[in-house]
Formats: sequence, C-alpha cells, structure tokens
Amino acid sequence: MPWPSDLEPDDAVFDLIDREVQRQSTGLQLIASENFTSPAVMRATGSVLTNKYSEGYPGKRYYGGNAIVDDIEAIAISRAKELFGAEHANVQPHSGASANMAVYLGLLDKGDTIMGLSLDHGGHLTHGSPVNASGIFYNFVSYKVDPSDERIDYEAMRELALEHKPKMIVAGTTSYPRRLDPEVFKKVADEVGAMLMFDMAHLAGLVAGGAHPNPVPLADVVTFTTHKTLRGPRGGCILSKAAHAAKIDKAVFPGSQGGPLEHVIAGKAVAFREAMHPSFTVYAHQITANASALAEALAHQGFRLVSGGTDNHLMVVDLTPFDAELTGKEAQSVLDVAGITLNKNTIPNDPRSPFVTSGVRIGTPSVTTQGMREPEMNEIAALIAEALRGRADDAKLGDVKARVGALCARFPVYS
Ligand code: DSN
Repeated sequence: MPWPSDLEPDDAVFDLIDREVQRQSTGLQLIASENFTSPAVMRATGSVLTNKYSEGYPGKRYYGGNAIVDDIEAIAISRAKELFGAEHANVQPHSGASANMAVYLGLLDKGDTIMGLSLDHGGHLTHGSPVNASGIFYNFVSYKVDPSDERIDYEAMRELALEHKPKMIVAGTTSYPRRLDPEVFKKVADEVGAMLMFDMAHLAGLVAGGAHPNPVPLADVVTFTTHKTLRGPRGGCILSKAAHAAKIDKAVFPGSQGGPLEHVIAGKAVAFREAMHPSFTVYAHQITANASALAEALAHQGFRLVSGGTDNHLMVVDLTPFDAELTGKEAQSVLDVAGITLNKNTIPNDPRSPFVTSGVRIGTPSVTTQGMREPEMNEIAALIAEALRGRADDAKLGDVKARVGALCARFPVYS
C-alpha cells in the first residue's frame, strides 16, 4: 500500500520550511557554526539513501542490498582522507558530539584523565562539561585562556599536563577567535605521553582551504563536523592514524551508533569534493579576511573584541564597553528583530551566567558563501551597532531590518 494519496499537502510543515527559506535569505546569518550548503549536497541528503539500513562498513555489512551504498561510503572515506591527508577516515558519526564520544570510547577507559579547554573559555560541551557524558564518564581537567590576553595559556596547559598526566589532550574550540597551534599541543602531548585529539569542528573548512594549519599530520585523531566552515551536510567525521583505525571504527559501530545515515554520508562525499575545488581555497581565505574586517569595524563602533581580534572565522564581542547594561541575551533578541542572527556568548571570566552573558559570537562563513566581502563587513558592523543603540525604538529596528533585507537581496544565496 503506497503513501496516502488523499491527504492534503502538509502545509503545516512545508509552509514553515518556506518561511525558513525566507528567513535565511532575507536576514544576515552570522552564527559562526552555520553555513549555506550547496544544492548538490542537499540533493544527496534528500535522496532515497535515507531508506537503506547499512550497519557495518563497506564490504562488511549486516544486511543485504548494500553494494551501491558501499561504493558511496567508500567514495566519502577516500575523499575525506585525500582532502586532509589522513591515514584513516570514519564518515559515519551523526554529529561532532557523537564523533568525540566515539573517540573517547575507543581510545580510553572510563575514568581516564583527559585535558580540554574549559567551556566558558571557548571549549565545547564534549570537552568535559560536567553536564555532558564526557565529563560524567571521564576525569576531565580544564585548561584556560590567560586573562591578560585572552589567548590559550600554553605554558599553564603544559604545567597542568605535567601535573595530571592525562591519557589524552583535546585541542579544540567553539568560540575561540585565535589560531590553535597543533605543534604546541603535540609537543606537550609527547612530553607527557598523552594522545592528541584535535577537534577541528569549527575549523575544518579553513584547514581544507589552507587558511588554518592542518592538525592531521600531528594528531592521533582529528574530529570535525561537516556543516560548519566545511559547508557540507549536518554530521560528523573522524580522521586518525592507521594504528587507531580498528578501535575508532568499533567505537562508532557497534560501540555508539546503529545504522549510519548514508544519505548524509553521500552529502559529505559531495561536500569533500567541493572543498577540493580551487575556489574553496579562495572561499576559506575570504572567510578569515571578512572576519578580520568585521572585527575591526566593530571595534570602531565601540565594541571590545575578546583577545583584541580574530585569526579565524569568528569573533567574540564583549558588549560591556559599548553599553554596560546590554547583555548578550538582549543583544541576540534585539538583533533577531532586526533580521541579524547571531548568538549570545560568554566572554572569558564572564560575571553573567551562560544564559545571559556579556558577549555575542559572530562568524562570517555564511555571508562569505553569499559573496560578501570587506565593504559589506563595514555595513554589517554599522547595522549591528545601530540596532543595538536604537533597541528601544521599534521604528529604528524596522529601518535596520529593511536595510539588512536590501543588503541580503544584493547577495542571493539560493536562486
Ligand atoms: N553548537 C556548535 C556551535 O555553535 O559552535 C558547537 O557544537
């Protein structure tokens, strides 16, 4: 029996999807972890591959009918390895969090000591937050940024490593605007006999495009998400040295996941190929050029940039010097009204709670995909400042929203 033919179209859902298309194309998307994926990636992720069960790996599946899926997953694996120069790739993690947990499961024992960057200094939940499985099952010790320059204090991290002798050091961030130096992490890891895991979720596109050092040659294992700067479908991936391959694969399946999402894996394969195109190098460098330009323009508007600026695709903006009363929470909702989407974010040693915050995080991957460049970054900084200054004035917010719409109309993302 086929799907019901007498059902009216599902307007409740599809009208909302249409509205989301509108929202994404008429407003500024400045969330640092988001991007606009290509029609080809969406074609793959919206394909019949969603119908197929394929537990296992290419050539070693539990169910029949997987010859084609095997070929698709093999292409994704081979492209991931080629793109980043990795010895081994597992493309099945459903997300970055699943990828990280699979690495811990595969390479560590419960209760082992790991080091990661503190969440409130720019780390990630899966780097040992007490409310996350990583912090519940493992003994995480957190390193931090130096209060004087708000950059990772590598010497303090080394001392912490010498004191706690972690089995693994996690290098990785979600809201850290500076370059992460894989060589420094490797040196400390080697000195204390720890494995090095590099979580390049935010940075994968920059690494692929040569705008950030590639941690793959140095780290034991590298995790990433495919939907941020890399501009692929929503999902995760693990790269590792060949010596860790069997343990990693076993930890993903059957260790922590069941059937892989082969439609998403096909989307990952498409995205990896797009990231190998010469234009992706230009894209990655323009992301960072745009971020630098936006950071500078925001500083001229009276905001303080955490660490003084940015080396990558994002900046963390301290709102306090602009307006001591303005919280990140309020800024996020005011800017939402003006068609500018970003997220509240703690600043290092924030006196306010993570639900309120004194800052916002801003990223340039999406607007760079749209084709915006440095002049538009000046416009965006001015629009943000005007909306926040005029936040009590509905007419002012309406005016900013109209100008945001006009700016986005000049850079349509999906024709
Ligand atoms: N939620 C992601 C981010 O915005 O950085 C991290 O997982």
